[in-house]
Amino acid sequence: MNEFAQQKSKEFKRYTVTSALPYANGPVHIGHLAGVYVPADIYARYLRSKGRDIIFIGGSDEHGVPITIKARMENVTPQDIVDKYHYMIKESFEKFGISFDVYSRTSAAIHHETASAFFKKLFDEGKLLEKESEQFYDEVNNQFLADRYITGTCPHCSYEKAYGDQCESCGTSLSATDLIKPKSVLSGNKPVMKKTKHWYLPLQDYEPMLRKWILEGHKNDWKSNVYGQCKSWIDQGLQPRAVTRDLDWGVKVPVDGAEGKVLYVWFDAPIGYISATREWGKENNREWESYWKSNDSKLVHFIGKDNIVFHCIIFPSMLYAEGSYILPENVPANEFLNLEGDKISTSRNWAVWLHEYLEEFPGQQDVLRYVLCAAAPETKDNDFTWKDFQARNNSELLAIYGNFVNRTLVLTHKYFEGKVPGRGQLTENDNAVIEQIARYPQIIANSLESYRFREALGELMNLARLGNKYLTENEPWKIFKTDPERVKTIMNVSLQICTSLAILSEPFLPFTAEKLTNMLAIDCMKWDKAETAENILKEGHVMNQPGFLFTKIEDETIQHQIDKLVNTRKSNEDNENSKAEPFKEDIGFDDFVKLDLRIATIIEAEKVAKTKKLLKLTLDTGNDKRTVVSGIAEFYQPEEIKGRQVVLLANLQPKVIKGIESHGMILMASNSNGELAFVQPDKVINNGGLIS
Ligand code: B3M
Ligand code: ZN
Repeated sequence: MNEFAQQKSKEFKRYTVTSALPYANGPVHIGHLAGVYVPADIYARYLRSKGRDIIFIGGSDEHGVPITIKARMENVTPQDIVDKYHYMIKESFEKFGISFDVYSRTSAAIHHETASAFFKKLFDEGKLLEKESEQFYDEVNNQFLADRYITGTCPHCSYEKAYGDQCESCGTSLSATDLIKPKSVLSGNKPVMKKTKHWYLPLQDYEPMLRKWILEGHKNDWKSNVYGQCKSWIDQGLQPRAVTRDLDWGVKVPVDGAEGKVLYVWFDAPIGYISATREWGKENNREWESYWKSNDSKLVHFIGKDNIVFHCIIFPSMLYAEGSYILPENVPANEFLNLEGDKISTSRNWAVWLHEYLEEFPGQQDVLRYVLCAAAPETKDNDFTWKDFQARNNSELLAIYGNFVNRTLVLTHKYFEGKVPGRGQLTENDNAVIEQIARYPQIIANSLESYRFREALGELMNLARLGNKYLTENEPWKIFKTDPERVKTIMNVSLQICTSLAILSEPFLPFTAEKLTNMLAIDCMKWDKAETAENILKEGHVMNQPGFLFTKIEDETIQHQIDKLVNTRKSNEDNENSKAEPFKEDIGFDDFVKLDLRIATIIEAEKVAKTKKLLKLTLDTGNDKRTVVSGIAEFYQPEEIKGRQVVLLANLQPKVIKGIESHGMILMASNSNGELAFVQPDKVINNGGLIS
């Protein structure tokens, strides 16, 4: 099946909902939850509540170089690393109510079998290019070196611990051959260049399909952040993409002549969705292929924005090349969530970890689900603050939703022993409220069907507000003595709203929905039941004792969390300040005199096109005017450094950088978080002034 029909959602018979497979080299944090797992779970739960045939897929992404590096650092095997984190992640998702139908892992045998068969089919059908290239090879360890296994001096800022893919000091993205004095991270030796063969997916061959399927077919229904990224990738021109690596951890390449090679992690990981579905089929004795191969199945990938190209360009090209799979109907990627104004960072422990939240806020999963949905970075990066978390709990969940439900149930027990009273004469306002109740299932569904989860949650809260307002305006506590019949009607209508809330909250706040369902003594109902606002809860139905759905979050609880982050920030700063670079080995004076260090003045400065980090400087050296390319564009604007005197290493051999001949290097001081500063004389010195 290679053609892809545009289908209306009403024609889909089944739904395949996937969520990005987290790397099993660390715990899950609120950024992952807000970006991917909370919206995915809301969508999956909603589809189930609508009675749709859906499978919700998750799993751990267990291959890739970062896992092997972490294993090396901890002196354990990669399997030890993924075992530790796979189970930690799986358990924390379960406790948080992320309702996967299957949560698998890519180190599982069924995945290796599925991924290698997928590769083999493309290989046998000639859909892959085979190319030989030269790569760095460590002769001591007899292995080719992935970019992160090569370190050396950055050609742009001379940082001596740059990696083969990026310099963490000036941020320039590199290729390993750019490094000066490259060394193997494994042996410390200079690596040699050695020929190696790899297989490539010719992405350029799928440009026509991608243009038709995405740029024409999904122009109006994909989120603009997703569509825009796809368009720029396709317009830039697609290149062949390596799908194998010289590594010993991963899915072995199943063809002759591929010893010591594995599938590239981003080739095998998305196939993990398929192998997880196979696993689900086996475990539940269900056929699985229709979820991935029938035209009347709707495939939706939930991911963060950094995974868009893999899920919208590369994986669909793989599926299309394989020929028997459907393509995703939508990929509603979210932007990023920040924490207290800073990027969430695993390495700097700047995060709210899910497993820690579950320990410190027992029974309050829904508060975090609520806040992460209400503050979700659906169209732009957004910020999580503990103050906002407290405010939303106390003034929204507790004061509106919880307060309304509690007053309704307590009053019904007080006046009618917990039995649902019959409805008497309805006022105009009663009828208007009943009509509004009946509209909410569709209002919320419309938002959910378009992946607007924040909007959907806002509408759910509007239903709670409607209840709160109705009860407050009718003041049953004031008229019970004089008009108990009227109070029966008021409580009956209020109880219908509570029941509708229990049904419609389930996708967003499953723990609250369960508590409320128990208090109402009803079974969990399907979504459309909430449309019959007339009498979801029958007269005479006996309810259980009321309890509290939410509790107030006190200032000291929040202060404790804020203090934790303040301490983290302080220890990061202490680490960064204390981490002075170790000294280099001693040199003789005659080594030093070889350096020709001069004072020079910047007379021109401009950005280097298509780079984020580089400035092209024109310097007056006293002897000449020359060009130097410098990796300082992220720290200085061209106009702010003209006229500045700098220290120049004048006799560094010229080098062409991004097509510009750079002659020399200006000296910059950097601290360990990569910030740069000029080294300059404290008074004006003539250009060409010697430094010795
Ligand atoms: N493991 C998650 C990430 O990029 C990556 C997703 C794979 S989904 C197939 O953070
Ligand atoms: Zn650098």
